[in-house]
Amino acid sequence: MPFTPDHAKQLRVMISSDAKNEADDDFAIAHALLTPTFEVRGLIASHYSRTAAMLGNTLPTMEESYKELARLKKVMGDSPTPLYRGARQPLGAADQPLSEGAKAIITEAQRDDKRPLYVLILGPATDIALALQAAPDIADKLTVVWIGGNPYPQGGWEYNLFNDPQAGNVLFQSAVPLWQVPHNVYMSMRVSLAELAVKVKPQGETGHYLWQQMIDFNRRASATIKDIPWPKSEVWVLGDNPAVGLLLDDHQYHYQEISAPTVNEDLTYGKGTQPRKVRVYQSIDAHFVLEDFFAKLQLAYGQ
Ligand SMILES: [Ca+2]
Repeated sequence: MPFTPDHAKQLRVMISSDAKNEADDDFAIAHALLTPTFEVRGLIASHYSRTAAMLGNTLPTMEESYKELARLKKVMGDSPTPLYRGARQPLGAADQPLSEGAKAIITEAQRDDKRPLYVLILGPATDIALALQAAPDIADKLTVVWIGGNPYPQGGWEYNLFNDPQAGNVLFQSAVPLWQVPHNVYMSMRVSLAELAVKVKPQGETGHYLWQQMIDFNRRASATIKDIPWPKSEVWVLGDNPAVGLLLDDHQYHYQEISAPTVNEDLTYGKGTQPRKVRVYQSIDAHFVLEDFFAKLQLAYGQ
């Protein structure tokens, strides 16, 4: 990058991602790895087992995410960022050991380092929930940014929350500072395939890889999913990139502090009984976040 952020402004970042669930996670991870203000201390592969089962996919989803993250690291010049395996199943499964990813979060949180630590959750909250249950004292040593949940006050079915509602509850009821980016906000990160073809595809091996896995997924999903109006023909949503953008600029007029809800069985929100507040975003500056990503890709890999 043609600029060097001040050392005192550096942030430590860990990212939990259901990277192979569709095609957007890779864009957010590439964005984070290209951001000089961040030291990405680890990537955690997460499962997406409940939505996969719903679509008849019987592959081990965490392992699929792991392979995808390993591929992306390789494409991005053998990135040295450590990669960890997350939990294979949502909370409540019969055999639920403390995942490698949850252990890595605990270790990072307990490490003596003055730079703030942010844990970005781009999928289900399983691994951060396991970490908070095993070591509740880490709650005041990090901030969680979670892409998930439906808008307030009603809530309801949402992809990332559906993949582990119990973990969502653990997150809401814990003491950890939480920034939630719900569905109405992350869906505003729309891009067209034409825009990606112009701004992403030409940017070296990384740009080409991001483009290709998106196009391949779009084609596959369009051919197999017939009864819902998704995917759209030439539009995608880079719904995980807000987690990166909000660490660069926290959008001080775009959120409210609300009482932490509970998550009901049907994924609607119930009234929380705790005094604790969570930060819920109401909008995101999609232009700022996307243009920062496109510019970094071009600066890093463009001719
Ligand atoms: Ca995701």
